[in-house]
Amino acid sequence: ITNKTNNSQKNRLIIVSNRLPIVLSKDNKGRWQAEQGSGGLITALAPVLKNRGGLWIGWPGTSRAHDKKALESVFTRAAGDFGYTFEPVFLPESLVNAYYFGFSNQVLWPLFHDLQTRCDFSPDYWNAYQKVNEIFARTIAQNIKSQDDHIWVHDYHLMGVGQALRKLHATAKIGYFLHIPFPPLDIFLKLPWRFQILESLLCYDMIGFQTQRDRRNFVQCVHAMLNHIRIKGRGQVLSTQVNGRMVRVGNFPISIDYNEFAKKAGTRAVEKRVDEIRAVFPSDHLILGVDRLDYSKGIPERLLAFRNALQRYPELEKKISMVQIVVPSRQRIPEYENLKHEIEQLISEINGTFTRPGWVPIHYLYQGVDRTELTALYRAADIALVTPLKDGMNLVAKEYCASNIHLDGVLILSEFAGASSQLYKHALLVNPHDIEGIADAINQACHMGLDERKKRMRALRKIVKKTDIYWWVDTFLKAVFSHDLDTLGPLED
Ligand code: ADQ
Repeated sequence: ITNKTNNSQKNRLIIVSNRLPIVLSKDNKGRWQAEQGSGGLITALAPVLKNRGGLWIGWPGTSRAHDKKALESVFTRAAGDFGYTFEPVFLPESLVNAYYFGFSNQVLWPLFHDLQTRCDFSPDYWNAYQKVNEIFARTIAQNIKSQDDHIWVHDYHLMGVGQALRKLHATAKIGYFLHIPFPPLDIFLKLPWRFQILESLLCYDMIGFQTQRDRRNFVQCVHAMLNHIRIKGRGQVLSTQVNGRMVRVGNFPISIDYNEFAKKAGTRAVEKRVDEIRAVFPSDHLILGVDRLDYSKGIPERLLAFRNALQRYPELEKKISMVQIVVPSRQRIPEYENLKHEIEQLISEINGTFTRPGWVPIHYLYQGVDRTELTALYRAADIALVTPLKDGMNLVAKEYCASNIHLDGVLILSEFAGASSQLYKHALLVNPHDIEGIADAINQACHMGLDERKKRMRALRKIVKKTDIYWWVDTFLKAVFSHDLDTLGPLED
């Protein structure tokens, strides 16, 4: 990407996501207080919002009516502290359940991860989803100050916002980014509201996907289902005409704040923790898994592969240990609770079978860990096992590489993680359903010489560094809001 400035950088930016980038809590007197959230997306977008003047619209995480009044002053204060403003979208509890836990996470999430048998296609969920998307659109419309404002809508919760905004006659440019995969035609066709979803997406000016594969799936769905639309072009951004409007379709692999992870990995606090972790795990090879609790992450399959490695390669006994961290997520959905039990049962079975005096094969944490601990674990781990059944990108894979400042770690990566579209040449790629294949990769990683590990890790880090989160924000914004597509650099994808 060149550093050419363009006029689009002056426009006010409105970011829209399901949740506001703020963590709310109450102090000891019961008063609300706000802290900025800590994800990579927030880190990357906050300076852009601050520089251009910007607004973030989203659900604040509470539906209680009496909180509404109290929160208004909290958001005004937060705007002063963070340098950009917030517009909370208050949603009734009954709608949140059906829209968030229902349509978003029991229809779109499983279907888009190719797991249609886990879908609950309840019409009530769809109705709530439409209503919430309309509420979001009304809030955005009320906050548009000029038709030169740039609007960027995020993720599967809000696919219908563009269409609802067009119905309100909004003419501002709207970009949309899907953080999860887009499914192949045969799977997408199962969605009872497939036409509505496709037509809603085509109301955006840019539809951004993580990988070329997702974009190709989308294009195939459009071509098969909407005969009058032909998406054309080559390179990172394709385009088509829809009702006289230009719609663009691109792929933009999301990333992390590489420099921050690399810097953190070299701090004294992390160094100290790495020594402590290594002392606790005297085995030769420490294997790490870090995931949100989700059936798309392939955690049971990974545990079976670890067990398979111990069975088929008995010489690995006492030589490998695994740390599996699972962050609690979507606990109100029964399937997630069942998955937790399945994971815990498997771990106790494996430990029950293979533990020897002085060696427990799997160490399991069901909790979030802070950044110092996470970075120390990434640094201490000889092997990262990132084996989702399907994943939009998977930031854990990139965080592991960025933190691996001694270049001696091995990344075992699922070919169905979006990250594999960039990292496939230098990671050990596995099919996450192939238990023996993953076990073989574990064995291969354990026997890989230092020279090869360094060569691979150096190459992985170079890619993650070059296409970091700042690159991603910049590339997306340029592609949507600037007409100068020549400023886009080539992609590894
Ligand atoms: P997620 O499904 O949440 O994101 P991922 O990309 O791996 O998946 O991001 C998880 C984040 O949570 C990482 O930044 C990781 O560090 C953090 N995390 C995980 N376990 C943690 C723990 N125990 N303690 C603290 N932090 C932890 C969705 C899509 C992905 C896509 C991202 C971004 O499903 O495919 O990469 O959005 O677009």
